[in-house]
Amino acid sequence: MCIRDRTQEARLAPQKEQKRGCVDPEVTTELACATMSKPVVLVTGANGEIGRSLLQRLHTEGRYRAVTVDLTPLPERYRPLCVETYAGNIMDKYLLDQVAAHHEIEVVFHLAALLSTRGERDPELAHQVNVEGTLHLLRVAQNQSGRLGRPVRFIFPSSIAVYGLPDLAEKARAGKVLEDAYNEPITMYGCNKLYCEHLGRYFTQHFRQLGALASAARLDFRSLRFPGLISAETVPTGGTSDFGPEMLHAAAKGEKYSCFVREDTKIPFMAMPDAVNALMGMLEADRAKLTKSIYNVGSFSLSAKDIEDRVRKHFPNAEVGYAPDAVRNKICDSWPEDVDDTRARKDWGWKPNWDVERAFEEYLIPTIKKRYSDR
Ligand code: AKB
Repeated sequence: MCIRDRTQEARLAPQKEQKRGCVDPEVTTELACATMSKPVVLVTGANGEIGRSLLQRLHTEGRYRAVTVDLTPLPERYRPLCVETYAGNIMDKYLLDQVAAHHEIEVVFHLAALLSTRGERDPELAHQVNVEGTLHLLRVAQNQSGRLGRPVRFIFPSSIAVYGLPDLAEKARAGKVLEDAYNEPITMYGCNKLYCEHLGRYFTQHFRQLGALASAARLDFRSLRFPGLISAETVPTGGTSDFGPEMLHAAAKGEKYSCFVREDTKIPFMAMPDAVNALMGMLEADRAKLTKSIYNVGSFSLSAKDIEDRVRKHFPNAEVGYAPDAVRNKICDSWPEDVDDTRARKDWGWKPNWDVERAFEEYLIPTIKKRYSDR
């Protein structure tokens, strides 16, 4: 079932942008034309952690018009950032076709996914959402590329979950891993992400290679392998890297936190503003310079104890304990300590703005303090 957040009549015709307080009809027309000529970006999973930050960034930059799809209606405060918002399931082909019929989509940020812990609780559902859902979106983007006669850019957040290190000794030996190493994920989510990376590459390079449509425009798929993300605004749900953000938010709220991994569990992390920088950098990268469609993006690497120490520095009364969950810890143990992102740095100039010091001192701690003191 799909609920469109605007009027029922709007279902039948593309929604025009509202003109805001202009009286001169010529100026109004010019403004409307300028606005309408901005490319439409479809954001799935817009109501999630990355989605909300990305919408703010797209709006601030002002070069794109955002159309969103999420299972849950976008909160009121995010709606002015979008030209249209749809509440519905990415498994609903009818909804996606309707969205595509009403908007000339030039870019897709396909953020909707079921994360690694949630995926282990319901692997079949994870496969449906993460793989079948992605296939639906790829089909929509491919059809749209054919209609426009040029490639729709399809930006896909993949994950360190595609890696599967066999044991802790090998993890320590491996250090920063390259994209092609250890591609043996141990979670359904990791398998889904790895397969979808291949699907995207296939759609870009080989889709309909036999037959009359072989020379038609294909989509342009670009994927980033994200570490665990830490946002000062939101706490993630359903992931296994969640121990980082959960510990920080619990301390800021003055709540006890029982960490589900051992103190020495170490994985790469990234501050949310850098995740959005990476998505925008990937979107705007010159296709001719991209040697691959899959890119690691790194920032900093921390153990649970490192995070606790940083948290304690600012919240000395934080109550942090450790009650490792065997399976969730095994999942984190199978992820690399860090990623080698040389390829992204060389091909499209990736560089994180927020090293660990800046991320905590200038973004996470001040923003989170303000957030909880405002309540
Ligand atoms: C998860 O924990 O599942 C995600 C991820 C690392 O992709 N945050």
